[in-house]
Amino acid sequence: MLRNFAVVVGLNFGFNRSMNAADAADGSSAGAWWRREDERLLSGTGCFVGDVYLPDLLHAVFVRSAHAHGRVGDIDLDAALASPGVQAVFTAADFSALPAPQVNALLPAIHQPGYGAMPADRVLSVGAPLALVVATTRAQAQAAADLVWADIEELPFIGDEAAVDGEAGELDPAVAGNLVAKANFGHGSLPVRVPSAKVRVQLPRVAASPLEPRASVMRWDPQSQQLKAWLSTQTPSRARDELARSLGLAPEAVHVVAPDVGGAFGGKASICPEDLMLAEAARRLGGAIRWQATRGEDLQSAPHGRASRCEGAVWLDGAGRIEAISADFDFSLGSWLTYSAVVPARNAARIVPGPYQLPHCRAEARAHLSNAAAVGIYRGAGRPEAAILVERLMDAAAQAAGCDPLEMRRRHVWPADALPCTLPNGQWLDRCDLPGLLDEAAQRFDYAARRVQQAARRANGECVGLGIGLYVEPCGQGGESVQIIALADGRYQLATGATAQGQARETSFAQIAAEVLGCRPDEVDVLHGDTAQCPPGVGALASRSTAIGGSAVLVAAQTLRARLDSGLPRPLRVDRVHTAEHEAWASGCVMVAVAIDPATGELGIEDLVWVDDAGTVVHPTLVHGQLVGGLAQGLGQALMERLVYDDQGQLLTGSLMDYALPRAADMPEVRLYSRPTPSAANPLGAKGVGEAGCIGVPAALLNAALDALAPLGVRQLDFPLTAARIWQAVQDARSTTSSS
Ligand code: SMO
Repeated sequence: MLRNFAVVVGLNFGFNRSMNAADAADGSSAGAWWRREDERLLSGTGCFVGDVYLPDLLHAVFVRSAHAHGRVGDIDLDAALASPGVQAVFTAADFSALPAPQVNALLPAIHQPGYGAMPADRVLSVGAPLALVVATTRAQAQAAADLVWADIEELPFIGDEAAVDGEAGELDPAVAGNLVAKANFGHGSLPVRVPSAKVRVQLPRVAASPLEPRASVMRWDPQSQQLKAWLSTQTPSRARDELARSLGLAPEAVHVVAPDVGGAFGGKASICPEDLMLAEAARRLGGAIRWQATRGEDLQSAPHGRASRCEGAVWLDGAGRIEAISADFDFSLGSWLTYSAVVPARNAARIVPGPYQLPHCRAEARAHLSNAAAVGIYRGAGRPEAAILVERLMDAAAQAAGCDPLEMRRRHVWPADALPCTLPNGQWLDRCDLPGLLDEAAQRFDYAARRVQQAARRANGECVGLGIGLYVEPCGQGGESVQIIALADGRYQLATGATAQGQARETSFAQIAAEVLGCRPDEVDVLHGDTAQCPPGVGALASRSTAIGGSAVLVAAQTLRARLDSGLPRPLRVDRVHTAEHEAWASGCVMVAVAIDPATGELGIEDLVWVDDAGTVVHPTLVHGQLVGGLAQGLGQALMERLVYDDQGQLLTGSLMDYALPRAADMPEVRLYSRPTPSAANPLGAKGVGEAGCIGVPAALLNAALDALAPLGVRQLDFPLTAARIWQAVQDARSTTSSS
């Protein structure tokens, strides 16, 4: 029983508190803090794609490009075909009929590259698939793949920076450097005078890094002409539709199963070209094929995150209030478009100006192609960009106005009684208490006293800084589906279109249903991730599943309960699609204190207070886990993670020896507090929680680091805030100061 949680997070949640407490107190396995998934996952008896065994299962290995951009000539397959155990080798020519994965057209006029699942005669990034080797064993497939030889005539490489700078010129108008889409949001008009301050933020490419890399088993049944796909995915219904579309099948001819999924974080929200090629290969061979990506393969070719550059400006009026801000975002999307490719650009632009009520605002985001791996949604998906840029602008405005950063925020946050409302830029902002978040965080952090201490420590030669990250976080639109059956034996079966990659969906959805139906959570079986067993749904992404999918469970359970109470006999079934009228917006405030050793550049976190509003909390342990997990990834993004390509487009961070993920020892002490205001967007009152840690934490850390280094003259730091980068920034500031 995870009772410690109550000590860490204020237990102030509105969802049937008495029943939760009673369940927890009796220590039963159905208690509210119990996670029904834990036993199987922690005892190694879960079933991941890698655990799926079929008779005559063949194994696939992709031959991948060693060049970032080139024209593909002859591919010599003879040695591979003669290699032991090899069943078939496919190249792009075999897949020329496969269309590219679809793109969610959330922005007008999306320009897509003009090729299919894989271009026939080009490689557009290091790691792009060149050939697919299928053999009896994985080792045989790998040995044969090593014998494939491809003639590649190298073409100029256009990396993320050049693509975003518009330096692409005439090199390859079809692909790299192309503008894919633009997002424009804002209201009012910017002053014509020079801004009071400008800021610049870079978010490097990062890897989503789920514990389980991409994996799939594709089985074609020649008899029924049907495909069954076991996929490590967060969107089974979409995967089914994409596979059907690509293979020219009816959706009913494709059955997708997402068994246990070992993390996703956005990286498994889109079907990848590899999935389409595997499915087609299985059809050609009339059998079943397994592909399990290695860690290196995922680092090289799974959808990446971020890869963005942000610039902002702020205009103050004579009274030290913000009159206007502008925000410009450039995203690099790499060489193919994931389903949600333009989501980060759209999110970044529409979230500005975040929690603040400002007279004028302009936000524009642009997305470009480059000769690198695709960039998709990754935990936060544009929300971090918006929050970090706006929070940098708040600090810059405070500095320009000569006031405290906390005071500058207090002057401009939306008052609680003004929300929910439609914002001047057309976005709907949920009910939340932004002044309350600032006040509670400041009080718990002891902000005022820390500022006094900071001055004393600075006078003593110490390099210490305080940073604030206040954020609002939209959590997904649209609908989610559910089916609940009151079985004849008294139990219930719930099937949802939402899925899980470790969030414990079965636990939380069973709890929501049980509290309405008046049964124990363990009397509700929860099915998810299987397109044959579950109604079609969106899946698990955008921090939407509890708010939207959980609300679907709530209303379906209420309907079922009413019908049972009216005396209708079991078995009795209710199907529901709940479409959220509005988008739930979570919010929160992070305050962090850092100390930097200017001699080494090392940054240490002295304290981190985080007050989060996830709306109505269904299951505190799960919320806590999501917050801490998001914080770990936010910390990694802020302090150590960066995928690096060299100037030829070679990936230098191709293993976890080179790509720095945070480890347990890197986690600071965290003081987490829950301050929920129920969402006005759904009947459950829930908001999102999964992505929050990647949004507020990096913003607060960057502000704290720059605050610490301000006396040394450092004005600019780029993520990740490694010791080397901080040390260099200190050296650069010193040489500038001494030479001027
Ligand atoms: S970045 Mo998420 O899985 O929408």
